[in-house]
Amino acid sequence: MFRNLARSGNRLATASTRRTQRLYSTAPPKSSSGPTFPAMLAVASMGFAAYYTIVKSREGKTMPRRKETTTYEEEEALKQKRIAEAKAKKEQKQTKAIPAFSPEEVTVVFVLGGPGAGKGTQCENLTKDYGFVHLSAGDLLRAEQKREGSKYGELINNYIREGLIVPMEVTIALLEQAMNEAIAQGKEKRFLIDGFPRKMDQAVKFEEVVVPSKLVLFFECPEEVMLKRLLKRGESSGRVDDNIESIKKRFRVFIETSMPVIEAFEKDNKVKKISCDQPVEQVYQGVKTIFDEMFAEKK
Ligand code: UP5
Ligand code: MG
Repeated sequence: MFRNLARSGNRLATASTRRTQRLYSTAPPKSSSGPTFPAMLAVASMGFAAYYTIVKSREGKTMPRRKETTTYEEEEALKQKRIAEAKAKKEQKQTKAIPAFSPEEVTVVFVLGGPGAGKGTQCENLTKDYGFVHLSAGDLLRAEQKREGSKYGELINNYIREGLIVPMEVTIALLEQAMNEAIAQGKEKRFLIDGFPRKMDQAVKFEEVVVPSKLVLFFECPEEVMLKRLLKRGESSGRVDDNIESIKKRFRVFIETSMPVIEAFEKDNKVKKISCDQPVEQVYQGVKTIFDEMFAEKK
């Protein structure tokens, strides 16, 4: 048994010696002639040229950031988000509103001015003389408020009493419906839209979905004059907003919300101003001058 052990020990020792010699050979390396100096210089120059080109091409650019590692769920969520964004963009393009009428076919004049400036009064005259259809946004809202079964009745009443602007969807729908009805009855396709738009979003939406306006008549009037007229009218009008509290609120909304609409139209050179602090007939002469100039041929 000892002999066997010794023999196997010798075998192991021999194998170990062989392995050692093979792995850690002390034999001198084969001699090599090595690169020449010009070759080394050429390689160094090429390296420098490549480095210079890369540095120059990255000038002004930020260093690319190492891609952050994301989980499968994160990547999937990102993918879904991109798909949803692309879909929304496509839908937005497809649903871009086309105006119901073309401005060549239908003429719209917006009649704007503070509460009691005389918009309604002047529109009555223009209707007779120039064949325009007069649509007062306030009158349409009041009619809708009184209409039996209207789901907006209470809402409209509250907004008007507070001098606030009724959500535009309601007003624009009423105006468009009234325009369609007038056209169906064979009336002139020329409309005085009185007291509308009184807020920027209304102006943009109406021109986008109904028709772009041709002209904006702006009736300028001092507040104290308008107040006097409205209080006088309030004695018999029955309007829920012809009282001092509501009138003050209407004045404030006009300055804060409606004046910016007029200013925006002014930038488009669409506004004609008329001073209204004169008797009705005198104001009308000013209005007539503008209409004769713009619409005389269709009179
Ligand atoms: N009058 C007129 N001109 C005169 C003159 N030159 N000299 C002396 N007197 C004159 O006139 C008012 C009074 O003044 C009358 O008695 C008239 O005889 C006399 P009128 O022609 O009625 O003035 P108008 O500018 O039309 O005044 P109105 O009260 O109608 O103006 P508002 O703009 O306040 O009212 P509207 O009906 O348009 O709106 C009422 C409310 O509806 C708003 O406050 C708002 O709550 C709501 N609304 C919306 O929410 N969205 C809309 O788009 C429109 C209205
Ligand atoms: Mg009016």
